Amino acid sequence: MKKFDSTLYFITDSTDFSDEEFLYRIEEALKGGATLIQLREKDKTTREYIALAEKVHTLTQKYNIPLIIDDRIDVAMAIEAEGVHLGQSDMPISTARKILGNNVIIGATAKTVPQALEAYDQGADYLGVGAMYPTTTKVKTVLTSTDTLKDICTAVPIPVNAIGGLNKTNTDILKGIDIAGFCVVSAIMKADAPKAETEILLNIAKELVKND
Ligand code: TZP
Ligand code: MG
Repeated sequence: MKKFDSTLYFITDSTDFSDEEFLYRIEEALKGGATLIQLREKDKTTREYIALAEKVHTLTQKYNIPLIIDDRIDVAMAIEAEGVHLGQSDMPISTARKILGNNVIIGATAKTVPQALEAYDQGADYLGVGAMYPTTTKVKTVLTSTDTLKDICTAVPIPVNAIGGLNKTNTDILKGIDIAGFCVVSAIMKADAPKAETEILLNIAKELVKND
């Protein structure tokens, strides 16, 4: 399974949610039209990560949306997830590609053109670029300018998604840049009405992608 659509890429964060509430929000995002889902857990044990990933995978499969596992190719393999997302301090993309083969989606974080070119050369299927704005989500990151985002989109032929602090009010900075879509965590995770918010964000993302 290699085909994917990153127009509205929802990255989850289970912090402060019960499993039930967390899974409910993911299902609402799926109903609202999120085109790609990433399970992103930083504090779980391997066993907890796998257990939660299995539950999330059952949901994403119901809606036929690929599930990407953050950081951990072992967890992705254990649950037969459709993909994995690797940052600059995770396993190198080339190593992951060797282990996972060609049918698994591999995403990479890139904050500069050299990082983007390296990830592409090593076999990444898409790039996440940011943070475009300061973020309240737990992450070690720096701000990426729209100029760098533009340069990365020009430098690599694979889909590029903007990420970081994006919500329904502030995506205008992405207009005219050749992104494949954008990623959000809190905009959906913390929304009062996650399904409705997803629908709004999907429409915004579709317009941005179309206008490029
Ligand atoms: N990488 C760069 S910013 C970020 C990640 C994982 C977090 C984005 O979260 P939010 O809540 O959409 O700002
Ligand atoms: Mg990572």
